[in-house]
Amino acid sequence: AVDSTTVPFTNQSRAFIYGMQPRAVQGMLDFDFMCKRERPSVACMIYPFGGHHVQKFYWGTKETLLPVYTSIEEACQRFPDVSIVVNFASCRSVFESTRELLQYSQLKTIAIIAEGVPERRARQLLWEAKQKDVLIIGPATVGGIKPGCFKIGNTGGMMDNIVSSKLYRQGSVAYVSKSGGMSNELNNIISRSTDGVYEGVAIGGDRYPGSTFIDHMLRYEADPGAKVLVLLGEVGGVEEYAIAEAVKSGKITKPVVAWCIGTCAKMFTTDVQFGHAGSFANSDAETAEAKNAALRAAGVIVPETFEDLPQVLSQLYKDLLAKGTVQPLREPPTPKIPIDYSWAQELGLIRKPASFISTICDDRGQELLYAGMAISDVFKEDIGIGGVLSLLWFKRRLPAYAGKFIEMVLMLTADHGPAVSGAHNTIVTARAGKDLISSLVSGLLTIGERFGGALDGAAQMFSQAYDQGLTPQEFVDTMRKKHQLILGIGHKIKSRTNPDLRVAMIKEFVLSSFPSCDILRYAMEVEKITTSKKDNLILNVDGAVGVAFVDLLRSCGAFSRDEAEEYIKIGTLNGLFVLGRSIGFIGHYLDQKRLKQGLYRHPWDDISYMTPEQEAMMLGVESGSGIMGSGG
Ligand code: Q5B
Repeated sequence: AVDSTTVPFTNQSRAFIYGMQPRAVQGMLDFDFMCKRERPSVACMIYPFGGHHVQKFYWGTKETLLPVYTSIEEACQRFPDVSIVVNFASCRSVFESTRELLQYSQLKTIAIIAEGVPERRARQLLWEAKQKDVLIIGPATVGGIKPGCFKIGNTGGMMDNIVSSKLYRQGSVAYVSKSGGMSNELNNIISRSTDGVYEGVAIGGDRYPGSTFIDHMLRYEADPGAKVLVLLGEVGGVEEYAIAEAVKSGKITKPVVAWCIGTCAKMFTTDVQFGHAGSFANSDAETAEAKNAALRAAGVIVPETFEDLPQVLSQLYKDLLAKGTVQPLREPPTPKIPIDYSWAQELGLIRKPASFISTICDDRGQELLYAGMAISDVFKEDIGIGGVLSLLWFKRRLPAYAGKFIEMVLMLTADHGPAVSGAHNTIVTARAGKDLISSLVSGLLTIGERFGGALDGAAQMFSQAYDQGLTPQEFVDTMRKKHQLILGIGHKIKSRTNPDLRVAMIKEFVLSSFPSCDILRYAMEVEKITTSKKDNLILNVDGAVGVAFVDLLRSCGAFSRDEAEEYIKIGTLNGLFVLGRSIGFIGHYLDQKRLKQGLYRHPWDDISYMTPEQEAMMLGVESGSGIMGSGG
C-alpha cells in the first residue's frame, strides 16, 4: 500500500496557499483544469490582512470563487481534507508561519517558496518537521509538479511550457533536482526522451533544505508509478553520496540516472560559488566531478556530459519498454489551454471591436495626453485653462485670443449671487445636509433655456436668422408671430438703464479681438429693437457668449464651416456656463457649510395659499371641471 508520506500528491490532493498570490493560484487552477481534475487543487488562501473575503478565478473558461481566510485555524476547520500548504510568506515571516502550520496535524506537506531564510531558522524548521513527520519542500524553491495531479505554485512556468513538456499527463520518470530552472530543463528533456515526467521536485538551492535528494528518491522507490529515477545534483554538499549508498546497498532498486552540474568549476583557477547558496565545494568530495564518479561507481547511470543526458534516458526507456517494465503510453489529446484575454491580446492572437472610442485623452502611456499634447507641454507652453478646454472639447489648439475669451467667459459666469435659481437650489440642498456633489448637481439641474442654458439656443436662433438674410426687425417679428422667446434676450434684473457689465466686457473684447463679429453685431441690432419695446429685453450674458462663440467658431480658422455648425448643433456652448457656474455653486455650498446654516424651510408668508375654488374663481374656470368658464 502507498501512503501519503510516499505519495503526497494525487489528483485529489488539495492545498492552502499561504499569502496573497493570485497569479500562482490561477496557474495551479489552469494546470488542474488541463489535467481534468474534478475540483481545484487550491481550497483557499490564507492571508492575515484584509479580512475574510472571496477572490475570483478562472476554472477553464468559467469563473469560480475561492475564499480567503485570515487564519490557519479557520482554514483548517473549514477544509479538514487539505494536507498541503504552499507557503509564499516572505523570508521575514516564513519561520513563524511555518511553525504555526506545523501545529496542525492534517498538514503533511509544506512547500516553502521564500528565498533568504536564515540557515539557523531553516534547520530549526527542518528538525521540527521531522518530529512531526511533515514533508518540507524548500526553502528557496519553486516547488514541484506531479503531472495530471498537482502543481506547486508557479512550477513549470507558463501554460504553453507545461503543454510542450506534456505535464498534463503522467509519464514514468520521477526526478529530483535543486533548482526550479533546471527542473524546467528536465521536464523538457524527459518529455522528449521518455514517456514523460511522473513527478518532479526541486528541493531548493539552500544549504539546509527541508527535504533532501534521498528523501524524495526513497519515496519514488516506494511509489509503483515511478519507473525511472533521475537525480540532478550540483556542486556543493554531499547529499548525492546518500543516493550512491542507497543504490549500492539495494535500498534503491529502480534504475537511476544522475548528473551533478558544475563540472566546469575545475576550469576556474579560484573556488567558484554558483547561483545557489549551497553550490560551493568546501572539499574535493563536494565537487560535481567527485560526486558523478561516486554515483557511477555505485551503479547509477551517469552520462559523460549533461548534453548526453537525453540520449542516455532515451536508451534506458527503450530498454525498459522492451523488458515490459514500462508499458507504452497511449498519448491523450493535447488539452486546449484557455489563455487570459489580456495575454492573448499582448501576443496579438485575438482582436475584438472596442465598446468605446475615445479621441480626446489618452492615459495609457507614461504621460497623460490631452488631444495628443503631453501634460508636461501643457504647462511648458502655459496654454491655460482655455487651452486645455480647447484640447479636450475641440481636440485642437485655438488662437491665443480664443483661449483668453474662453477663460473670460468662465470667469464672468462663475457666479451671479445667491438669488439666481441654480445657486438658490445649491444653497437649499447644502442646508438640507447634503454633500458637495449633490448640492452642486442640484444647482446644475436648474440650468436650462430660461436660466443659464440659453447659449446654444441663442447661437442657433441668431445665426440662422442671419444666414437666412432676415433683417433684425424681420427676425423679431417672426419670433413674435411664432410666440417664441428669443433665447439670449431678456434679464430678470438687468436692463438698458441697469446694464449688465459682464455683457459690456464681452462685447468689448470680442469686437476688438475677433477677426469677424457678424453674429454679435447682428444680435446687438436685435437688442436695439427688443429694448425699445421693454427696457429689460437686453442681449443677456447667455446671448452675448452664445453669438460671440458662433463668430469664434466661424472665423478663427481652426474649424471648417461644417464643424462650426456641428458644435452649435450638438450643444457645446451651454457647457461654458455649466463649467463656469460650477465654480460659484461650489462656493455657495462651502459658504453654507462654513456658516453652519441649518435646514431651510420656506416661510409660509411667502407662499400664497389658495383653495381649488379660489383658484378657479381667479382663473374664471369651473372648479374641478377643467372647463373654461364664460368669465362672467
Ligand atoms: N419677453 C430671462 O424674464 C427672462 C423675451 C421676451 C422676446 C425674449 C426672459 C427669457 C430668454 C431666455 C434667456 C437667459 C426669463 C437669461 C441668465 C443668467 C443670469 C441670470 C441672472 C446669471 C427674463 C415679460 C415680457 C413678455 C415676454 C417678453 C421676455 N423675454 N420677448 N424674447 N427673450 N429670456 N435666458 O423679465 O408682451 O408682456 O407678454 O426667458 O435668454 O439666466 O442673473 O438672474 O448670470 O445667473 O421675467 O444672468 O427674458 O420676463 O418672461 O415675464 O416676459 O417680455 O414675452 O412680453 P422676465 P417675462 P408680454 S440670463
